[in-house]
Amino acid sequence: MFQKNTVTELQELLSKPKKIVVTSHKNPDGDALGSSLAWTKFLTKLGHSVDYISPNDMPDYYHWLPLSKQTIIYEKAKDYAKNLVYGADIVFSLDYNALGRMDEFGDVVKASKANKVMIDHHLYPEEYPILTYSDTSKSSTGEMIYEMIYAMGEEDKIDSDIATLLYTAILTDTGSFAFSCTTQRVHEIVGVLVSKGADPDAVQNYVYNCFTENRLRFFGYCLVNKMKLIPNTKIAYIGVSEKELEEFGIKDGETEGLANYPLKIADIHACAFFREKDKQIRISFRSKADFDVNVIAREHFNGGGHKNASGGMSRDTLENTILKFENLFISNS
Ligand SMILES: [Mn+2]
Repeated sequence: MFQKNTVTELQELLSKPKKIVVTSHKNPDGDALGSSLAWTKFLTKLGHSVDYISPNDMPDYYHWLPLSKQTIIYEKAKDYAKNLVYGADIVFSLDYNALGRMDEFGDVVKASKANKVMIDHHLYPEEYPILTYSDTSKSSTGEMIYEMIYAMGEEDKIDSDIATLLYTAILTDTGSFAFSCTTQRVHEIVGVLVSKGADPDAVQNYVYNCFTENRLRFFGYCLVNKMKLIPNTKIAYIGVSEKELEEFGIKDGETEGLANYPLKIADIHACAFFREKDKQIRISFRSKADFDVNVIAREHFNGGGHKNASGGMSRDTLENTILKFENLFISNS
């Protein structure tokens, strides 16, 4: 929970109409988009002038999200985005703990004189903001946005757009209300969001039953041909080259969800998904229960995140990156 003064200080900052920019991390997921767009609409309803800027574009299957068309994509409109950030009174950092998570756009935010406010649930938040609401026990930034609106006494401003956006944020970051972060409070909040117009069946179909045929066949190909179990361990991984992604016509964001599949094997406790792009290897780590993949991501793969879900990257080849990962477990066993 946040300290009382976090709410009061934020209310103070928002006491007069302000120019506000809301930002989230690169390669935005359901939580980044849902929480940012919900916060953007909420602040607009409070009378502020608000723009949401994402470092890069969202996957096609999020284009149905309410207000998604208002999203400004930094990569596509750099000068316009810079002007907004440099002219802003407040910049919100949502769903990321370090400006590096926004790549080049992070430098723009760093250089601006705006008051920075972070609302985020990742471990080890950077200290650049003047106000930080960080809570790693929270399921999602969407949950934190709800708690903030609730604490401000502004729950009646939650309309069906905001409810749908926050529902999507919480749904995706809890793995459909399944991960250990899914508390009683999460279910209570989701109940309120449904009562305010979020439609669980519609969101489920938009977010999860939205594959292209190629995308589903690619998942099948990965499970049959690319998933490896490291012998004598409880670890599995999938690694795909840029060429394979191109052969199946897989776009950015369309591998989302694949990283979780090896955990469906009862005996697998942790797994990694490696994908090659632009001479870099992006890595997603997933685990069950007490197996901490955040440590692996931080100490060996320039990343981090949560205990059961983290990300990392490598500038080595796909083969060498996978070898490095395997050796972490082979040499220790
Ligand atoms: Mn999140």
